[in-house]
Amino acid sequence: MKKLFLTGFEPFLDYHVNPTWDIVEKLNGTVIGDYKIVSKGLKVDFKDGIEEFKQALEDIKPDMIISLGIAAGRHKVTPERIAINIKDGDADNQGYQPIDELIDEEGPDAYLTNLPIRAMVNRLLNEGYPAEISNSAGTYLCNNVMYEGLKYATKHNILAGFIHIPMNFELACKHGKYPGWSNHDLLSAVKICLEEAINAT
Ligand code: PCA
Repeated sequence: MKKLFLTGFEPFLDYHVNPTWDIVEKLNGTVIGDYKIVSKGLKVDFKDGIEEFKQALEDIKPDMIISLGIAAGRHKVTPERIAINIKDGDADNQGYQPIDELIDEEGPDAYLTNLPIRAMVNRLLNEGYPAEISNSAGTYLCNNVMYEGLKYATKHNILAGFIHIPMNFELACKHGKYPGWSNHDLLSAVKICLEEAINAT
């Protein structure tokens, strides 16, 4: 059976929970079509988190890679189109804050996802979930994981990409000014994206 490597992230900054961590735990071992989901929660850490992700790719040898993260303030599920070769932004969970750094000194400026992001968005909309393609995954950990996933995918000729999801209700209640979705709807929307990705192979 083929392996779909699905990653989420731990809590970070003042986001005390991260719904992507629970979603990937829940989906670990699930079979969709010819694919078995192999999940991992990642550290929000530019050094160890990214190293662990790269090591997991070598260990698991996935046939597809989909990574998840929350995007505070977004009210739609947003499959990402592009990962750029830049690390910049807030401090990670170790306090490390890159400024204008390259992810890969020898790497391309950017990678475009080869996931069927238009089909994902269309299917989400058809099923009543607000969704749109995003043209920026930012310059924080999510962009970094997407970039490394696509670097591996390019080398191994597999599909890879990243989906940002909104906060859940728990985070939205704490923060007050950000939109949120129920955990149930977030999980259903992610499953739809995985199905569309698998249908495309
Ligand atoms: N979102 C952050 C990192 C972890 C997460 O869930 C981001 O968008 O980079």
